This record gives sequence, C-alpha cells and structure tokens, in this order.
Amino acid sequence: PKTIYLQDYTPFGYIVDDVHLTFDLAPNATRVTSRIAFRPNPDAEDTRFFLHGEGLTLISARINGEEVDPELSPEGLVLDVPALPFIWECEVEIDPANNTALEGLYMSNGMYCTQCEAEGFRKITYYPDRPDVMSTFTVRINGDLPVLLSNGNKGDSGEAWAEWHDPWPKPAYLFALVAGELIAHPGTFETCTGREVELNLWVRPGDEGKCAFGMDALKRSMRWDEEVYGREYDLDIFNIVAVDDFNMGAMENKGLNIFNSSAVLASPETSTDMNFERIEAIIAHEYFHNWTGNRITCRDWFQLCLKEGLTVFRDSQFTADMRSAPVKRISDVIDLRARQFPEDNGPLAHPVRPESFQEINNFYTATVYEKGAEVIAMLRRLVGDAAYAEALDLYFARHDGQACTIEDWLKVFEDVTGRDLTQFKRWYSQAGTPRLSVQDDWDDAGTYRLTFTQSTPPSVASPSPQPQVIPVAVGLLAPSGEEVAETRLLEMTEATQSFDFTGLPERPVPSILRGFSAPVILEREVTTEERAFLLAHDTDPFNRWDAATALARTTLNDMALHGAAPDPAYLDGMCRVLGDDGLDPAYRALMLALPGQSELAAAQADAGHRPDPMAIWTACETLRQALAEQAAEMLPALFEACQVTEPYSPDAEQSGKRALGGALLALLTRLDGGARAEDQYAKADNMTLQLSALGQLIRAGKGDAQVEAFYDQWQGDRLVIDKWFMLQVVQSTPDQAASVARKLTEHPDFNWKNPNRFRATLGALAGHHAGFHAADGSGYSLLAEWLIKLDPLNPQTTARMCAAFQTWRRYDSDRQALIRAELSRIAAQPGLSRDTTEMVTRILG
Ligand code: B3K
Ligand code: ZN
Repeated sequence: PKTIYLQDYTPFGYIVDDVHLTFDLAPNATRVTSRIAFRPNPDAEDTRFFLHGEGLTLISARINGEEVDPELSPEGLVLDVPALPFIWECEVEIDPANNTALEGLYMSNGMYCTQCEAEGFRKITYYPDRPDVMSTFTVRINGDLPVLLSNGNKGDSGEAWAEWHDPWPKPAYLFALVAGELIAHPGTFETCTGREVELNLWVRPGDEGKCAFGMDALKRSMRWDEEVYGREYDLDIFNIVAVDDFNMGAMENKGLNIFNSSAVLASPETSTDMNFERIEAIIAHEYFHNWTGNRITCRDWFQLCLKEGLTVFRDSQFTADMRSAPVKRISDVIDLRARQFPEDNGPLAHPVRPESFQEINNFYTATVYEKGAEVIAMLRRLVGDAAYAEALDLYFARHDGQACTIEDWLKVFEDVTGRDLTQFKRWYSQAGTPRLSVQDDWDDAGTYRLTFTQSTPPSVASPSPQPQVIPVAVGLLAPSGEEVAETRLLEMTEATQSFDFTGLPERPVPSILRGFSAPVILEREVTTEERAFLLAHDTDPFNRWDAATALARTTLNDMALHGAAPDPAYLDGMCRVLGDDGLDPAYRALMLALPGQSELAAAQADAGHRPDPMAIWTACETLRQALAEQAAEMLPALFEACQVTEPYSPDAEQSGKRALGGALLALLTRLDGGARAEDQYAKADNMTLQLSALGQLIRAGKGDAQVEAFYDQWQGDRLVIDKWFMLQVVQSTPDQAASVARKLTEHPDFNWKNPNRFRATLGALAGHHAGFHAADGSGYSLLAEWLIKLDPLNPQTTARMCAAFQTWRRYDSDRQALIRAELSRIAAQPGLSRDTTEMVTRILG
C-alpha cells in the first residue's frame, strides 16, 4: 500500500464552481449523473485532471457536451482537458444494496444512506475527493420512497422526486443523501437574529418514542453555540437521521447529520443515564461541526485535529455547562487515560497531527480527537479565557469558507496575543505522553521550590522528542489542610525547571496538575499519608479525585505484584468519602471507581514489571470485597438515600444519585447474596436501574433467570439487545469471558454485519482485560477469528478493533507469542484490506 505524506501536499489543478448531481435510486443499480463546472486553478502547478473513483461502473463521460474516453484505474480516472473553464458530465452506476463496508451510498434496513468522510464520496461518483476542493451542490433524487433528503435547503419536489440546494461551498466528504420510509419528529428553532429553522429527527417507524431527548439536546446545542461562540445556524432546515448500520457514532454532513441510532435514540425505559449523556454530547458535537469543520474545513486529512480536536473541546465545554464541570473533567481524564495513553505509549503512537498514513480512516483516533482537545484546553489555559474568545472570533472571521491548516489555527492566537507558539506547536508534531517528575525543597526562610523534569519516551513516530510547553496548575495546602497558595499556572518550557513559592510559614503539601492542566503522566513519589491528606483536603475537585485513584492504584499494584493486603489508608479514605453528604453523589461514584485494569497493567509495565492480568483482576476483586466489608454498616442507609422517588429524568442530579446507587449496589451484592439486586431488577422502571441490577446479578453468578427474562422483554429492541450481549461478556469471570463471547456469537441474534452488535460482543471481550488476556489465548484467537471474517465485508470496523492488540508488548513472553501468532494469522489473509493491513503492520512494529 502507498504511504501519503503531509509534506507532499499540492493544491488541485482545478477549481470546482458548482456541482449538480442526479440520483436514480435502485438497490442494485443506482445511477448517479453529475454535471460539474471546473476551471483551472491559477495557484496550482500540477494541471493533471485526476478524479477519484472507486468501484464505479462508468456509463458515459462528456466535456462541454462532447463524449470523452478517460483513462481508468482502480483509484480513479485521468483525462486531457481544456485549459479554460469547462463542464464535466458523467454517468456512473453503483450497487448500494451490496455495499457492506458502510462507506459511500449503502442500504440499511431498506433505507438508502451515505457516509462520505473521509474518502467515501469517490464510491458515489468521479470527483476530486479531497477536502480542499469546495463547491455548492444541487441534488435531485428520483426514487419511489416517501422521504428523500440531501444537504442544504429544500428545492422543488413532486411524486417520487425531490431537489435540494446547499448554498454553502463544501468538500465532498460532507455530502449526504438519505431515502426511505422514515418518520419525522419535528421541531423549530428561532435563531439569535430571529430566523426560523425547521428541525427534524428522522427515524424508522417504531422509534418515534425515542426522539424527544435528542431534539431537545439539538435545540440546547444551537442556543449554546450562539451564546458562547456567537455562531448562528446558516440554513432554513436542519435534519438528523438515525441509521442502524453505521461504522461510528455520527456524521456532521452539512444540514443533514446522520447518526448511528445508538447515538441519538433514547427513552428512559431503553436507555441508561450514560446513554443520555453520550447522546447529548454527540448531538452537540455534530452540530458544532457546522462551524468548526463545515464552514471552516481542513486543507487535507493531516489537519483532521483542526476540526476534531476543536469540536471535542467545544462539546466538552457544552457538557460541563449543561451538567457538572468537575464530573465532566474527571470523566474526560478517565477516558483519556483509558484510550489515548495506550495509543500514545505503544506501537500506534502518532502525533495529534500525523505526518503520514496509508488509510486515513485509521487516524480517527483518541490522539487526534481527545489529545487534540487537550491541546486546545492547554492553549486556552495559557492565553486566558478572554484571549481565547478573541482568537476564536478572529478564526471565524478570517477563515470562513476556507480549508485550513494547524498553522492557520495557531496564527490567530499569535496575532491576538503576540505570543510565539513555535514551541507549543510541538504538541501537534510530537507523539508520546510526556512524563513529568517532581522534586520539592523547603528552606526555613519560607521558600518552597518545585523542580519539574519532563521527558517523553521516544517512539517510531517521534524518535527524539524535544521539551514541550507544559502548563502546570499548582496550589499549596498547609499541613492543617487549609489552602495557603491558590492555584497558580506554572509555564514549563525547559527540560528541567524550578518554580519558587515564597513567604510560607511552614512546609506545604503541593497539589500539582490541578484540573489535569496538561495531558502528561505525573511521576512523583508520594507517601500514602500525603495522598490520604489530599483526598481529605484538596480544594481542587480533580486532584482530590486523582488522589483517590492514585491510592487505589498504589494499593492494587502492591496487592497484584507483591501479594500485599488492601491498604487501610485507601479503605478509610473511601469510607469517609462515601459518608460525606457534602459531596455530589456523581462525584462520590467516580471516587469509588477503581482504575481500569488495563491502566494498572500499563503502570506496572512502566515501572519495569510484567503485568499478570489475572493477578490484577484478583487484586481488584479483593479490594472491592474489603471495602464492602469495611463499609458494611453504612451501605444500606447510603443506598436508601440514593433512591429517586421523582419521575425519571436523565439530568445530572438524578443520574448522579443512580450512579452512586449503582456503585453501592455493587458493594452490597458482595454482602447480601444478591437480594437487593433482585429486588431492584424486579422493580426497575428505567434501563439504568434494570441494567445495573442485572449486571450485579450476572457478576454474582445469580442472574440466569433475569438474563432470560431480559431477553424476552426486549428482543424487539435492537439497541437494548446490544446491551444484553455486552453485559454478559463484561460481567463474566476471566476464565469464562471468551467462552461466553463465543457462545453469544452463536446466538441467532448475533447479526455480525451490524457494527453495533459486533462491538457489543467482541469489543466487550477486548475490553475485559483479564478475560481477553486469558493465559490459554482463547480471548485472542476468538477476536482474531472474527476480525478475519469481518475484514472482507467491513474493513473500517475491523481495522479499528485490531487496536485491542496494541498493548501486546507489555505482557509476558507466552502471551506475546500468542498475540504475535494471531496478528500474523490476520496479516496472512489473502486480500486483506488496506485498513487492516496498516493496523496489523504498525502493531507488529
Ligand atoms: N467526522 C465524523 C467521523 C468520520 C469518521 C470517518 N472514518 C464524526 C465526528 O467526528 O463528528
Ligand atoms: Zn467530530
């Protein structure tokens, strides 16, 4: 496969002024007719006329009305064209019903839909399928279906046809078409300048009752973007469509967002609180792309973080405003450590702005998205809120309608603040998570000195990393627990650097990296006493939570590696937290959660050990049991206090209570043999309570009857049945995980071509640390077997799930050999997709 490099960018030789598309829909033979106005690009040196096109049957092509005979290849076509403006007309045939890759135009449950990002438009017609080619689009759809949708505003329509016009120039990856038997959940929105926008959430018959929350989230997103970023919506209509077969969460096509039904459909009976929160965030994310992504797009795919990092940052601000800011921050860091750190510290490490790729779909990663958002959060911390707002205004004013780069993005900050961001830019070009070690000194004259040293482990992507700009937020506490120095932002730029705090009466206790002010790994020898002190007294909610996780991590690693007993400091600290009614229940639930087992393995590997997944699993079980026993007396009353008596609402307050209630139920089930879980299951009138009870019953080995009843109750609801598949794997014991997953793959409802069902089952296995890494290799071989089966049909989803193997070098030589064998088996498959080939090759290193 060919490698594409950032440094090789050249502009396309032609400018597209206007695109007209006509679709004559038929499941196996859809005709796509295009009429495109091109003119030579005065800024381009390369005048070759190459149009991308894949899997198309060319019927006819004309230039200015004259038949032409282009030279065809598997990637597209080349043709000699006039050096003056000309009209390209072309007719192709495609086969949506047999498109299992879910990219381009495909069918899902009888409905036509599209997914074009990143390079799917070339599977629809011949076109310069690159984000820096922007044009207005007019689309006519001919098809005998009740609902025919495309981007932009409505044009004329009639019996079995409809026209759409999108007045905003856009790249082809934002093109969308939907046709089918759909029902609208309608709404309206009045913009800040008084324009009325028609809103619709389109769903399959039967899903009408799951639309209200998504529609409300959309309206709140639209208002928020006006109020916080001054961004008004720019079309007369905004459509969202729910689709069952979809490779990812959702897609921000201009005026016609397409969603995985799991990322938009919600009802209290069928969705958990976490589902509601995720749906709200994704709706906001896709909506926010209208400005950060669509109006201002990317020059090339290397700039993906320009739209994704910024839009993730914006949706996290939105969630923080809608719900609890500290809870959102902690959740984001849990997610970053669980998904981005392994990427950044393994064979798949790449910079936030990668410099080469073979298949761009493999770079829609936690690094580009979540680390990309962290980089913007740091930038905002460094320049301050006011300058950030000014820079964003300048960005929108200067670059509206353009396809931009990270250089353009940083330049607006430089122009607004006068700062030189050359060194800061390393966050975009260097891979790897910086390690920040800390030393402190105290002198009796009242000066406290913190000395930081940063170093980033070298990787294939960044063999010799240079020092980065690290904003370190620090506060100081007196031994009495009182804060003696409020949060100060230290700006670290050197490899080693000291900062002094003067005029202190006694040696303070530092609270470092407050709010997780930079995506780094803090390496500091801290005594258990000091962690327990911070857990009790830190005024920074993030660091207070982090003290709890650090205590848990230390004791779990001591238990797993050295057979130590649970640390009383952790157990005592947790009992105090549990009983502290002054703390938000959602926050207490986060405090109670143990660090992920894969994360513990990473920490052990970092410290030079070979992690034993089974020992880690046992340590977690033992610690939970010890906490349940120590807290036994207080648990029943606490659990009672978490019961919600008001009608269900997915808001932060109620869901926080249910989250804590769920954590308490998990502890109680270890003591009461499942009585409370059975009771909760029987009475549950919402999915959050039903599922948390079912999970505990399965874990306790007492859920057989409920597992069956749950299936009978919900077999008509595919999103709920996904949960049923997932939960049985997640809650299985390590020795059972692979066989449970295998059995589920034999279930008649295991529709493996549906990405949600595939992920619910095999993704759940990959996420079961001790089960996936079972010593006999059963987890590895089951996953490999299914990846091999899925690859010919759906390379994107296959390639993404290969990442389950990325941490293989952490483990012992037996496990390494087993994984290497499975990766080699995948690599040896004839006709393996470019997507999966690239992933397996990189992981094998
Ligand atoms: N931009 C899309 C992701 C497209 C993924 C293509 N493999 C969704 C989002 O980030 O909003
Ligand atoms: Zn996005």
